[in-house]
Parts: sequence; C-alpha cells; structure tokens
Amino acid sequence: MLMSQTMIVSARSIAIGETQQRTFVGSNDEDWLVVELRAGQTYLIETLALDPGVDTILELFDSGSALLRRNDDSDGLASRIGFQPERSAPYYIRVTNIGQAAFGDGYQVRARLW
Ligand SMILES: [Ca+2]
Ligand SMILES: [Ca+2]
Repeated sequence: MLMSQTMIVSARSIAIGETQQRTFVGSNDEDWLVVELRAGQTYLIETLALDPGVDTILELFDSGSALLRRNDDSDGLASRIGFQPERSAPYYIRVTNIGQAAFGDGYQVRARLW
C-alpha cells in the first residue's frame, strides 16, 4: 500500500486541545493521526507521558504525504513539532518508536495551540 493510502486509511482524528493515549504493538507499529489546522494559527504537536523504553519520533505530513516537519527528542525522548500552516487543511501525524519498548507500551499525543 502506498504511504498516502496507509496514512489516510489508518489515521485517527485528533482535535486541537485533545490528548490521546496510544500504544505501540510491535517494533513496526506506526500511529497515524489527522488534525484539521487553520492558516495563520501556530500549533504545537507533541508526545508525552512515555512508558519506559518508548522513544518517539513525530512527523507531520500534508495531505499529499509530503513531509513538513520531523522531531525525535525535544523533551527527553519525547517529541515536539511547532507548525504554522499556510493553508487550512487536514494534516497527518505519524508517531513511531525507536526505543526498546515492550509490546503494548504506550504514550500520549497532544495537539494544541502554541
Ligand atoms: Ca499503535
Ligand atoms: Ca525521541
């Protein structure tokens, strides 16, 4: 499957101000989220509350699956992206793990206004 299809099929919506609990099930797990962002606003997307062994990488894509931002470590092993969109649209977030987490270890992901 093309990445653009994976992204759209598997993305779960996240609202601005919302925090979601997610888990990694296996080392190749990718968590996809989709968030509606508005032009001119500045947003912060971040991972937090990492279980021991979790080391997130956060990536932000546009709806054409072009990579816009990437962050590994910002607050310890947690990741953070600041972004000011030029146009109002859905944007896609991918969270992957490069740590040695056990099956089912979790973290939280949050999108909010800066
Ligand atoms: Ca997952
Ligand atoms: Ca990291």
